[in-house]
Amino acid sequence: MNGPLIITAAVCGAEVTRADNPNLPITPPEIARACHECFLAGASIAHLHVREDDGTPTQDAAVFKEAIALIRQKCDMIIQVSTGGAVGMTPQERLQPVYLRPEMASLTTGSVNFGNGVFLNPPEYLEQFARAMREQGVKPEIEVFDVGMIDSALRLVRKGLLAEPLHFDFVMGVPGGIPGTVKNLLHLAESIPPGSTWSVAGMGRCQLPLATAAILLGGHVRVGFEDNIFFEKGVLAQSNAQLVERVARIARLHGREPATPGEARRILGLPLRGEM
Ligand code: KMH
Ligand code: ZN
Repeated sequence: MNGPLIITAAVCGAEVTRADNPNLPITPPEIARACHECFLAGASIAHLHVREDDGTPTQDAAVFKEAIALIRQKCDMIIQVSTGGAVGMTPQERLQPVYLRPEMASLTTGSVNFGNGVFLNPPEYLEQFARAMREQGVKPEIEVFDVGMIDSALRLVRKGLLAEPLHFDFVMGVPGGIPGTVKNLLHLAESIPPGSTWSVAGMGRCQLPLATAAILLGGHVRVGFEDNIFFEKGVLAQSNAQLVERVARIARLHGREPATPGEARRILGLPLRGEM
């Protein structure tokens, strides 16, 4: 028995388009509605990217602010802003939403080939991002696209830029990153410091088997259109909530209830807020 399962909803990301899945939320009201549906299905964290109305990815704090306010009107999910943004954005651009002081932000601790580009995260970015999060009181979710990124995160701990207990998200199956196998997931989970928490975000067809493995191994799970637009082979997901609901169902089958946002805050060591 591994306790409540934190489900993170990554509802739009920066790369997926309406041509890929017509059910993709794009505007702040659409994103907020999708996050709320995921909350009702069992998600307790919203991993948030935002877009311009035409679908272009943006890190504009005003757009994040609008989406966050709309989510807050509906539920008390933990808001985790992306600092990854989209390939090619400057570090200054990517950091903007951290200054809104959300409870969490993503922090990728290394560079990785990403599609036809490079998701660039040299050491100077890591230090700048970790320092900004520490100063703003924002808990990082360390995004690990390959195993060496764990070591880079531990270097930030030794420099006093990251505070334990750490929370990791293993992003698996990105072309250029670590392949999404259960064997690799075990290796990652065994490579982080004792007392850390972790989730897995499996890309595409890796999403379901890795989510199931994480449920059994005592980890947590991220699902959503950012990582996977299909419900099953050849069948597009109707909504992000449909993906969350399936993970919640599998978790319950194995004796794990989806964590409420309050339970997720306790598991992650975040200050508690009034539960809605
Ligand atoms: N869109 C990717 C290039 C994050 O949110 O921190 C990076 C990404 C990671 O999505
Ligand atoms: Zn992201």
